[in-house]
Amino acid sequence: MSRYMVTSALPYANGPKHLGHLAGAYLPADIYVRYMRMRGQDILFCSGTDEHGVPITIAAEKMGISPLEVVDRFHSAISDDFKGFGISFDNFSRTTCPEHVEFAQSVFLELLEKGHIAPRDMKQLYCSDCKRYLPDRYINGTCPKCGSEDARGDQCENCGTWTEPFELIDPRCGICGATPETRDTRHWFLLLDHFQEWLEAWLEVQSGWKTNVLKYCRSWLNDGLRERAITRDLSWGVPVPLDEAKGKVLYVWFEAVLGYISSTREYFRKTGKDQEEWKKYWQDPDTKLIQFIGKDNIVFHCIIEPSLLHGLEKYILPWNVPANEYLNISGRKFSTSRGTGISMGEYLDHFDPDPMRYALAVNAPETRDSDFSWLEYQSRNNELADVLGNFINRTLRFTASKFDNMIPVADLDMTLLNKASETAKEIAALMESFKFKKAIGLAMELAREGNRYFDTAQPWKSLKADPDRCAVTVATCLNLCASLAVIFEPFIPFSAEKIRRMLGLEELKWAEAGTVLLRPGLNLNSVEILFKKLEDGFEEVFDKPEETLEVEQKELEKPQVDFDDFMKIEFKVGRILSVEDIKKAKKLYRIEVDTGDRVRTVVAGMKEHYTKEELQGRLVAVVCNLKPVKLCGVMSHGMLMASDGESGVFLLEPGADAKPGDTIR
Ligand code: B3M
Ligand code: ZN
Repeated sequence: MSRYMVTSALPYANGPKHLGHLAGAYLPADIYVRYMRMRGQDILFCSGTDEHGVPITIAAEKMGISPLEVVDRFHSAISDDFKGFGISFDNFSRTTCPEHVEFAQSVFLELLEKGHIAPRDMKQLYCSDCKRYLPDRYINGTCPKCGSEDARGDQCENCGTWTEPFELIDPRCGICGATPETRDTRHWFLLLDHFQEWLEAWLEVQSGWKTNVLKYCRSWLNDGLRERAITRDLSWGVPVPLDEAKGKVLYVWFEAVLGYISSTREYFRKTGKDQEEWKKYWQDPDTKLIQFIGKDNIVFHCIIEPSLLHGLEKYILPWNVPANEYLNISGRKFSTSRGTGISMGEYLDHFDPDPMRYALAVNAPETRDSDFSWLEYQSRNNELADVLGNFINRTLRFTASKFDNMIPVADLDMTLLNKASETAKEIAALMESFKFKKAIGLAMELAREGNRYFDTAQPWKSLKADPDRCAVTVATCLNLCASLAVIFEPFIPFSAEKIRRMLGLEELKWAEAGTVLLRPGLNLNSVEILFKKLEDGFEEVFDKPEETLEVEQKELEKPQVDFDDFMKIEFKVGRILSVEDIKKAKKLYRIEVDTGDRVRTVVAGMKEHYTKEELQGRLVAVVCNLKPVKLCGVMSHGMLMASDGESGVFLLEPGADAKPGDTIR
């Protein structure tokens, strides 16, 4: 028996997490951990929310609340979502907890003492109006190369030059526009170059790692590791534990990767176990450390974190970092802020966790980006119902109606059960090399095999003609149901539990797949429905018109358009005939507009700006040839033009004598 320490990337507590996150670093880790627990391995699964850094302060500014309120709110929302999906962490901590702050500070001091961290004096621009040091991209000025006045401290977008903040002519604060002053400041740097040779040698021997992960690391090493600042002039974060560093905090990535260890320490404190036992999981060379992440986190887990751990001398290093690629939704990047993709919470408001766990495992972005769509989800959900659900259901119903819901006393057909134990072995090998996608395919194949067996044996016929034969079929199928409960457990734990409940079984071990698990003569429990089939259009419950509108407006502003393209747009004068509310939509009205040629239905986000009476009868400017879209269940055939700014939202108004149908140019 080995010991395992498993971690999933600490999600930023800056907003709800979406299905792309789930597929990347949490679901695969959970599948692995559940499987290992069933193997009886000593395994600990820890994570928590990442509660520092710019992502948190940006969210706080946007929401108009303090960073602490942001992280409190989203820590609990994110933990609830993970619970809802059955992600079975042993501990889910937070990086604002005192235990972590203290630990991160002690690591900083230890590395400083060991000479891997050193202070560097530098110049930085400071805005005395905003009372803050300005990060490079918060500085505007004139590009020294092309003269563009919109260059930033990191880059000039006009000519593409990489700029340095001090090269900009006439620099300005990107927040308030004031002229910043140059101040001497001091920051602490992690001397990553100390670890270059050692890292090269260490990575060289990691044969079981994914090629994409290794490739990525090598390209970093080929560029040569340089020292990196690990302190920042910010007020939100873990304070640098030095008197001379007042007002400075540790760079979020430096401390976040230590959060895994803090979470493990917290686990042992909270559960009242031996307070030193966390060391077994982080310092004993017999422990295998496995870190599940998304590909954008590779450098931090394969270069920075190993350097820190190696620098501290007594820690183990990652045994594997099975980084996933991205899950896209209908060809676009998952992003809740841009209105593409569904958050975990929104999904759980409407559907059960298991069909999504199944769909995401089948489409896991293990070696390349993968695409998710509702159509795909629907077909995976229905596959669960038609194959696994159907086999369990028909077996149990038949037992209930023909055998008094009792497990028949009969010999078993061992070929089928042997097939189950073989499948379990194959799946085990795949699980241990992080190939969950293939593994779940084999599991479903076994359920298909069950259906074929049932179809071929035709127990509904043998019941009369050969009752003994019929009993063999049923007893064999029931035992296969039990094996399927074992094999599917890591992937769809809620349904596996239901199957066990129906069969009257307690928790099972992996090795029990393919064995005789049911005692003849025992009664079964009543049959429960496992999966519901989904009809077309089921995804309409996720219509998110408000965000969609926002996205469209923002995207319209940007690129230049040819005159010809502009002329393709059909603008017309219209008159509003009627205004109605739309069920469940907070911001939208359903508006009927007469545009001369026809009366069209337009869904418009005007509810917060105009009453129905104010709109009734009004002349408006309408974009008529926008592609129709469905918003909150209503098809919209156009858009009302309005100004939108700090002063509010105002509909554009054609002159009083204009008529519906007049062209606007
Ligand atoms: N919070 C970034 C992310 O969510 C980050 C991971 C930290 S892992 C130590 O991608
Ligand atoms: Zn300023």
